[in-house]
Amino acid sequence: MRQIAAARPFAFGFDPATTALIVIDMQRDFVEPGGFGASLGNDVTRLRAIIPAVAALIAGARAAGVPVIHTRECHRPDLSDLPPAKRDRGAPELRIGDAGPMGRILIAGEPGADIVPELYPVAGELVIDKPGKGAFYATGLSAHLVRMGTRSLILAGVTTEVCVQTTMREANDRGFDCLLAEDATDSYFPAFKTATLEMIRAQGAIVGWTATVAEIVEAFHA
Ligand code: C5J
Repeated sequence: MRQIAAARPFAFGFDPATTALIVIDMQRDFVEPGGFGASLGNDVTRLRAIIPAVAALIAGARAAGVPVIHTRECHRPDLSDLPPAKRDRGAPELRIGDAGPMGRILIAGEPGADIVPELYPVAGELVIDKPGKGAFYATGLSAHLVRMGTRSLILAGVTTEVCVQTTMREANDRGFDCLLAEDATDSYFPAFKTATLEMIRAQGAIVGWTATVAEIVEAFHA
């Protein structure tokens, strides 16, 4: 067992043998200019800035033998997994499926939907393509985690209050102990990130714990 004594709201215990790191949606469409996030009027600078921290967390997990799972929010080219309720709420001039500067927005196989080169999965790492905000909805993630014997999850990625928080809540309801890496996640809206971290760990870790990348990596090496 390892402990992150300084985790918030209290110490987080985990066994690296039954822990996985899930890196949510570090895709070009969210963190680079010209993608889906930018099409919604967002400044992507804050999201790009966490890439080194996410890279350090991934490197720490790989060194400790903790499996790294990557997710991508994306849809089939025929849009058969994209409900009109989701497509219609995008920016009218550049909606999911439309042609953008990095290919069709959030479509599997397009350059924009892929993971940024700095954080690219290595051979053998699981990549989950998900049509929803949560990584458990309409994917094989749950079955993979059960097969791997996973009990604890460390989460990172973007955006804190949308896909990361949704996934963390889905995982918490499925019985996983979840810890969010505070400086390896971000939002286009700083206040939303702050609120998400607070609501996750409120009421005795009602959704889970938070800790910094340095604290997590130190525990990996302990
Ligand atoms: C959003 C995500 N924000 N990955 N997706 O639409 O958080």
